[in-house]
Amino acid sequence: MRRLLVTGGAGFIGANFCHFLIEHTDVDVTVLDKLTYAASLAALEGLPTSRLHVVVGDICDRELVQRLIDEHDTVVHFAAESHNDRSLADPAPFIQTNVVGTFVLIEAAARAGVRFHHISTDEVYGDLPLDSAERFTEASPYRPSSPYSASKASADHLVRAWVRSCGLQATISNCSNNYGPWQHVEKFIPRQITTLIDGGTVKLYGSGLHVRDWIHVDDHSAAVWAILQRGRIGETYLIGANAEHSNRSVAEHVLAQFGRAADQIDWVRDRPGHDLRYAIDPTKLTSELGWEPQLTDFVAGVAHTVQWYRDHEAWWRPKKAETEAAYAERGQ
Ligand code: NAD
Ligand code: TDX
Repeated sequence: MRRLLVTGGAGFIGANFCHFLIEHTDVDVTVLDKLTYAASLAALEGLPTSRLHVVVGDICDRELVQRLIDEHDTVVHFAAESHNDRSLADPAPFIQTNVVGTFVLIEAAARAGVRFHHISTDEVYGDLPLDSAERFTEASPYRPSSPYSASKASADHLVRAWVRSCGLQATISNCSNNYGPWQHVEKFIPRQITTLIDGGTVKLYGSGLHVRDWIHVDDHSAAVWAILQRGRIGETYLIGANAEHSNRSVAEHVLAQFGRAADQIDWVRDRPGHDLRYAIDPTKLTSELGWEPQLTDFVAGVAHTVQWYRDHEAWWRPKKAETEAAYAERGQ
């Protein structure tokens, strides 16, 4: 592995992965990113231009994708429309980028014979009951609930079919909810932090009892690298850090960082079809590939993330008003 093409490398997780590659490996990196509302070139600032360069373009552009893939030996595919609430309001870009874009990439990758890694999500498995110890495994049935998760599930199925029948050399990973620096203010933890910085109150959907399984984005990047190094072609690996928390409990951790009372919560309109609980069993990844999460103190991770948003107001401020206006329109 010498030359990696990272799609969506200007997004939250893709940019973190670029930092990981520059700091921990000697590969050269090309980012292919359309620079949608979710992208942030600032997250790539400071990385050496001798080893990383950015191509602004669309993964649905066949000619561009084939030319770039022919110049690389590995593709790591992060690019996606990634927000559930947006997919409910306007699903078309999700089908285009997540399904058609993945199709364009895997056709080109199979033709070129390059190694492909597809980044997916635990949401493809739907949700789990709140009052159970059941967790998702690689054998869980696909049962997506939103246009976003259905588009990611579709992409996973395309990758699997191309491995089985079209010669694609691919692995897939399905990760749980990520948090950390450079996450867009539309997502749960940054939304609460930036709202509290502005003196507002936390916004919780529905009962607040919904559970997510949290992982620090640095741990996700390290897991993807472990799969690229040691993963078996055709296999799927679930990535998670054993950190289930209800939304209410996460909100209370964030409130505590601001010295605010635990009941300073605005109960807003629930998300239609809102998944109850996600939980990942990462045994295959830990036992087969030896990966372990490092940033396992969730409360410390949240505190660090709060500080990061306090220190980077100039970055998130321009996105905040527009994001909140869209939430207000939906009663959220
Ligand atoms: P993000 O929305 O922050 O970033 C997505 C990036 O993809 C942006 O830079 C955007 O400009 C780019 N992009 C979108 N459409 C494109 C197109 N047509 N062509 C080229 N680039 C395009 O997303 P994220 O949170 O960093 O998620 C990255 C990947 O990880 C996604 O595939 C997502 O499904 C998956 N994932 C995310 C999480 C999470 O908690 N955020 C958890 C599990 C899996
Ligand atoms: O203001 C809010 N209040 C609230 O209660 C927001 C923005 C969210 N929520 C709830 C909804 C979810 O139960 O918090 C939880 C997390 O919401 P999101 O940050 O929107 O994430 P989620 O829908 O769980 O999906 C995330 O994890 C899986 C990522 O956005 C996806 O890209 C990833 O695939």
